[in-house]
Order: sequence, then C-alpha cells, then structure tokens
Amino acid sequence: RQVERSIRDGILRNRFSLHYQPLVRAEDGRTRGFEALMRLTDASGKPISPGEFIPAAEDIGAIDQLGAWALHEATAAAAQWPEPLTVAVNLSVEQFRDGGLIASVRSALDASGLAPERLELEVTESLLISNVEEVEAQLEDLKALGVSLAMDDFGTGYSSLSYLWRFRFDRLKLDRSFVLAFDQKPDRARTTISAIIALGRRLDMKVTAEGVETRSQAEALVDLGCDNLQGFYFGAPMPEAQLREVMRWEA
Ligand code: G
Ligand code: G
Ligand code: MN
Ligand code: NA
Repeated sequence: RQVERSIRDGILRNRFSLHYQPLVRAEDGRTRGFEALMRLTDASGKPISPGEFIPAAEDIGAIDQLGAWALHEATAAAAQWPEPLTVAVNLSVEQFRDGGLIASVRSALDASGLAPERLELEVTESLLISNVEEVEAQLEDLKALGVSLAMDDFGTGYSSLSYLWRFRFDRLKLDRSFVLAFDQKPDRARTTISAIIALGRRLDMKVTAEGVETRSQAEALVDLGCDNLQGFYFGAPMPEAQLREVMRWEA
C-alpha cells in the first residue's frame, strides 16, 4: 500500500516530525505545556494524515520504532523549554506489547535530562480492553519512573467508565465530541461534562477539555471546572520553530 511505502520511506529519509499544541491552564489561560503530535509528509512534501499513517504504522509493526523516536524527540525538545513546561506524548496500544516501552521511556528521559514530572504519556481507553493485567503492570512501572499518565479521548471508547476505577490516571482528557455537544445541546452537554469532571475529581484526576475552538466554549468549560484546555482557540499544533516564536524564547 501507498501509505506503508510512505512510512518506510519516511523513516529512511527523516520525513517524520513532531508538532506541538499548547495545553493551557483554565484559571489564567497560561500555557502549562504542549502535546506532541506526529507528522509525516510524502515524497512531494504533502502531509499524510496521522489518522491514516498511525494505524498503518501499527499494522506493519513500525510504531515501536516511531514511538521511541517520538519519545526521544519530544523529551529533547522539552528539555530546552522553560521550566516547568511539560510535554505530552501519545502512546499506541502496540507499544505495550513487546515489553520495550519502559526501557524506551527511561532512555528518552536519560538522554534528554528532562525531569520525569515534565513528561506526560497519553493512552486511549482501547489499551485496557485486553491483557489488562499486563498493561496495568506496565502503567505502574511508568508511574514509578515519575512520569504522569493521561487517559486520552475519554468518552469515545467502548469501555469508558468500566476501566476508570482500575488504574490511577493523573489526567482525563475529555474527547472533543463533548465540546462539540455544547453547540448542539448545551444543557445536556453541561450536565454530562460537569458529571465527568466531578467523577475525575473524586478519582484524583485533573480534567482537560480537548478541541476547544471558540471563546464561548472555553468560558463554559472554565465555568464547569475543567483544569486545562486545549484546542484551536488556544493554538493549533505547530512545528517547534514556530512554537519558539510564539512563546518568544531565545533559540
Ligand atoms: O495529530 P492529529 O491532530 O491529526 O492526531 C490524529 C491522531 O493521531 C490522534 O488520535 C493522535 O492521538 C494520534 N497521534 C498523533 N501523534 C501520535 C504519536 O506520536 N503516537 C501515537 N501513537 N499516536 C499519535
Ligand atoms: O487523539 P488526540 O487527542 O491525541 O488527537 C489530537 C487531534 O486533535 C490532533 O489531530 C489535533 O490536530 C486535533 N485537534 C486539536 N485541537 C483541535 C480543535 O480545536 N479542533 C479540532 N477539530 N481538532 C483539534
Ligand atoms: Mn492525545
Ligand atoms: Na484526544
């Protein structure tokens, strides 16, 4: 398949990169960190959607290598940012299969010198569908390294609530469909989101709303008590060079 060729080619020719999207604090709108999002271009420089190349990379067994690269790249970048800005890296379920994940995270932390508290790892609910015990053991090992763990895209999976009690995630990232729901059924959206925030609180998790695109959405989410916000309203994913510009740091 074309996308598989682009992945193999992309690895050989360094066509993968990371973009960074700001994650802001609800109480004052200040940036507390960035989520790293993987990007790939084809030979002509045209971007290939992560929605396409991530699953393909999982299929062909390339995600371990790419995931390890992303961990190294993102931690190396974040180590240059002002403290205490954090970086979040997405992990694929596949990275929990071969047993090399913990070593890979440790190696990225060691190589970059980044304090573990400044690294956040995002996993989706699908992680907890099979091999729960094995996965949980690895999540414990990751926590023991001092990194924090976020449940991503919360509310889209099959398992949402049934697995929440099983493991102490530090953060819950509300899927952006909840934010979209504001524009359709504001009252029901409000009730649903505030119940999830209350649940998160009770389970000692911070709650991030994703996909915030408008000021009125941001205000409503702050009112409801979200801890952090992320979305195009605050900033789209951008290359590191641009991020430095936006944040006005010296290179
Ligand atoms: O980047 P985009 O904004 O289009 O992301 C699309 C999807 O790809 C999201 O579900 C995101 O979690 C996933 N994704 C982006 N970067 C990475 C990555 O580095 N590793 C993994 N496993 N998934 C990623
Ligand atoms: O699954 P995950 O949450 O890791 O994926 C993040 C994806 O969401 C990325 O593809 C990113 O480009 C996209 N994204 C980030 N902010 C917004 C937003 O405000 N609106 C929309 N529609 N997508 C967003
Ligand atoms: Mn994510
Ligand atoms: Na998400």
